[in-house]
Amino acid sequence: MDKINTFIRTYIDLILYITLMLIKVIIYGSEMRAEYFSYTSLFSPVLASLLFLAAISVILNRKKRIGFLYICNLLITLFIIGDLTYFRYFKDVISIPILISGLQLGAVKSSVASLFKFTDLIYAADFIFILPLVNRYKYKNGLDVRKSLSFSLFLVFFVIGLSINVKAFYSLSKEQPRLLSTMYNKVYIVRKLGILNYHFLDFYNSMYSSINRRIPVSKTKEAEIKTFLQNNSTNTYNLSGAAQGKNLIMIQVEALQDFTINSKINGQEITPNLNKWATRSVYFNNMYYQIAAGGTSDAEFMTNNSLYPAPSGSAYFLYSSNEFNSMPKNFKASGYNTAAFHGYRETFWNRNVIYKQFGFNNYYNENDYNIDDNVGLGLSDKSFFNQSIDKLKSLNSPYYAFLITLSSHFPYDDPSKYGDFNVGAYEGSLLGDYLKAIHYTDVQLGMFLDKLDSEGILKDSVVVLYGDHYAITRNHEKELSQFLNKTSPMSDIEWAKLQKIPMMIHFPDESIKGVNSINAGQMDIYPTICNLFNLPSKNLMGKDLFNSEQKNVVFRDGSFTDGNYYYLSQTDTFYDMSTNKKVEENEDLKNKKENAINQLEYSDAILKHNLLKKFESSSD
Ligand code: GP9
Ligand code: MN
Repeated sequence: MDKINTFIRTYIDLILYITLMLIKVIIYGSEMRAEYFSYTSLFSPVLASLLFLAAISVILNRKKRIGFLYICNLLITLFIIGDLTYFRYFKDVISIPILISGLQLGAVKSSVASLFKFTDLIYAADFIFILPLVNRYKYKNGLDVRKSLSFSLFLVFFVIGLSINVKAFYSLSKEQPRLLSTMYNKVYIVRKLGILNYHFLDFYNSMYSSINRRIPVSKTKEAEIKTFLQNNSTNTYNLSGAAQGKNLIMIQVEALQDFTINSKINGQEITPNLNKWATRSVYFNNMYYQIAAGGTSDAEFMTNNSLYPAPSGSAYFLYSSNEFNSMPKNFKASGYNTAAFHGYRETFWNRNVIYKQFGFNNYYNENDYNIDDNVGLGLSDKSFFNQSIDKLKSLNSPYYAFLITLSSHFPYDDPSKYGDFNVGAYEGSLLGDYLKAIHYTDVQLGMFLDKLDSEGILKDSVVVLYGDHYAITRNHEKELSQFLNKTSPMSDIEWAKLQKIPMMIHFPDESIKGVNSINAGQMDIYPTICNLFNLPSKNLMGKDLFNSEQKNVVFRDGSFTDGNYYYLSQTDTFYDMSTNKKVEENEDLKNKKENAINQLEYSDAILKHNLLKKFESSSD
């Protein structure tokens, strides 16, 4: 009994560390919300990862060991709170590339602040009693340990930790091939291996990828990518050149989610102007957003390059020195003037750097606008559009003008500025604030489109308008279910089918219009524009929506839909979209899943190894 007593007093810090960390990490795992979450399956990999750190600690002397374990506890707690906050908005977990983007981004404070929950501080509650308790023994004599005992403890912890983890990593790599190397679905890794193993893996992959970027991609892989890109360009018949020589005005609308179009609340239309505009345009009512951690910048990146977002972080930061085959560059080569318009900080999302790589001649940012009216994050859409008209008129035709709105930005916390719009029972809720915000932006869009007409710009221009990404995060799913008269909580497949944005293409004479329900994504906008304007459409990964036969939409986390089936990589589950029922994977679905991962890998290789520069120079 005495021996046990001495052991406990000697290793009280270690015992506390393992017990408390296990509790924290397992509870955190359960907050990551998964149908298949199980404490038991997560217990062993979490314990294994904690034992690795414990093994390092026991080879230190007691004082250093106590300090080391205290710092481990602090770091793990910070990661848990940070990951939870990040997960609430992005449905993803933090990674090193995201931290790099976040540091450069100076994170959008209002968004992050509104996601933080004080209840998360419960994860740090143990710091209140740990120090006094451990300090009681820290300076006690006679508790030092024989070297032989420390070494045997090190061996026991290391061997147990290693064997459990090798088994856990191996079984995940068999269950989800390439997931550990590409990390295309980080949340799945956390749910299966725990947060610590995930961050160990993220650190390893980030180090490996910065080395790997220097190792040229294999000739066979390069040839495979080239063949895919060549086969991917569709023969175009429908509407080929229908917009040749016209201006292109493309408007990316902040957080415009498709459920608002033709919807009402208390008998009022939420977006009356867009509803009217949709009847005068080709309205794609089945377009998914495909953004990942790069948010708005991912939407811009896909629309202007038809390449997938970076697997982690934002391509706008990670690949800003790459050579691109971007839409502005393509238009410029056809004699167009090109300009980007966004009334916000010039350097936000690294736009000032990457827009040059894209080939924008002009980039009008907040320094070029009179900040005379603020709504939400910055310059109001009203003032932004009013001032942008004069800038448009100063451009030599033909031009490609890319405008990005701002006022309807999460968490829509400027309701007094959005004007009167009665949201009834949703007053004061996130959904209610969002409906007010998007209604405000709709009013400004209506005025802007009318001005384009009255100023004689509309008759010489094609206007493309689309949303950049979701507006309502899943932790507010209850409000949205109620609004849409769906049962709450919505199933994963119902929620996935809601993650759509409207896309409208307006032709000057309105001879081409109507609803098009093709299965589409933001990756398809650039190839579709190329066909309309007779631009070369080389090295694009998306499809031309007016001519393509294939229906696949692939998402950054490995999920995809072909219009009939939906594969949700978060839970490794296939659904029949007509019944929302789960279906077993068959050979055809397995091939489509493989194809989706291949596409993501090709796009990642193009970015990581700057392959477009090589492809462009070899084709010259
Ligand atoms: C600011 C705005 C923010 O430039 O684009 O974008 P988001 O936070 O939605 O990525
Ligand atoms: Mn956005």
